[in-house]
Amino acid sequence: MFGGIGIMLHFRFGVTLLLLLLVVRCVAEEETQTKGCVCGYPGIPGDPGHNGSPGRDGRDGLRGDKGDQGIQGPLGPPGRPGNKGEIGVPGHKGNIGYRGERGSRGDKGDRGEKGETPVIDKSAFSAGLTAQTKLPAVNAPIRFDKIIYNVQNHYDPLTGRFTCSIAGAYYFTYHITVFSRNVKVALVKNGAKIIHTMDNYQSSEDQAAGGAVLHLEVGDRVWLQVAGGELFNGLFADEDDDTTFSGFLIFAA
Ligand SMILES: [Ca+2]
Ligand SMILES: [Ca+2]
Repeated sequence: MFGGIGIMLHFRFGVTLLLLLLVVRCVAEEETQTKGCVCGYPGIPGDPGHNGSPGRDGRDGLRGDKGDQGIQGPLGPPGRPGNKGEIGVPGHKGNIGYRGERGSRGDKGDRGEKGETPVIDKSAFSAGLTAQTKLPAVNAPIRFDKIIYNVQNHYDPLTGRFTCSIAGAYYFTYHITVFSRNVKVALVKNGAKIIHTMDNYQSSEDQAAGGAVLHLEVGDRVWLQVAGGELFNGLFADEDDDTTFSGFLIFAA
């Protein structure tokens, strides 16, 4: 900018100097013509003067229009990771997974200690009539004196009565050979007749039977007796016929 101003000033100075030379020449020609002198040739123009001092800076121009928005620069490098956040709320419990495959068989465990011998409640008997006790007396316990089984000795062959030693459910049954008279018997518990069985004698040996489940408490007594009078005691026994009375504990309770 200063260079441009310098050139312009230099140019203007040169023009001014040339004009001054022309004026001087014209004045000289007029004096020559007026004085009537013989005029010579004009002298050679002198050397150009020195450059003048640079002018002062011009005033600032008006503010230019705002330029267009530049092209978006490239994406900068990623910033540093932030601080670790707080622990979140526990999530919901998930669904039960699929059943896994069966595992391999484990090692055999150590032998356990010997357990206590289980206590099994036992009570059973079976007895029959003999030639001495057939055709028993009425309204009294029939005395079955032929012992078939009576290990616990809960049945008394002398009285014909079973006495309960273990509370529980018992089954009593009797199988009668009927001969020479009718039969009517009752299964009795503590004097109360529970069931009755009757059979009419006709001409040959006959059979009668009965049975029931009874609950007994310790001390209860059970027996069989003739219940229909002297004409109903045809309970028979000999070498090849038996009349038996049996009972046993089903379970203690
Ligand atoms: Ca009959
Ligand atoms: Ca016989």
